[in-house]
Amino acid sequence: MVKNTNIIEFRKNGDSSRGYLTAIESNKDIPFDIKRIYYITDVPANVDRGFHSHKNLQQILICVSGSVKIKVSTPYEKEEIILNNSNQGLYIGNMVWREMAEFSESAVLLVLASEYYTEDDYYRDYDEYLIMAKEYFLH
Ligand code: T46
Repeated sequence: MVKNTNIIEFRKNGDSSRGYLTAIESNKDIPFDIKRIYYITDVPANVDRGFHSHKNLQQILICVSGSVKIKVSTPYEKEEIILNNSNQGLYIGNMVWREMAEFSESAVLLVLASEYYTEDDYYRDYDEYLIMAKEYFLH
């Protein structure tokens, strides 16, 4: 996978007669303390989101309902991942560029974040990102 990304499988408790429960614990199931949770809903067809990277933030993306395509890249690698399983999380570490596309109707993308929200942590300009990320991922 692209450097600083990973797929994490979460344990699904239950069975089809009662339904399922998935639990996620900080520093056990995921490699950081959760400081923030947000979720993305009601994305119209053909709308793409993201188009940025983070200086320090680590996140886990979980599509708890429906499906979404996540495009992750560095200056040296790229990959597209379909999230359509609520027991699977996509870990995205710092300095990875991300775009989200092809949200299915009623898709819900849940995100667990390692830091509080601050706009200062974003690279939203791709050219600025490339300069910093080329150096960061060289080693
Ligand atoms: C990411 C992908 C997966 C807040 O006020 N608090 C927050 O915690 C966040 C994440 C955003 N906002 C505000 C900032 C903007 O005014 O919500 C608005 C939409 O944010 P943005 O355009 O950055 O949303 P996405 O879907 O493009 O990206 C988000 C996260 O920002 C980003 O970190 O990795 O989801």
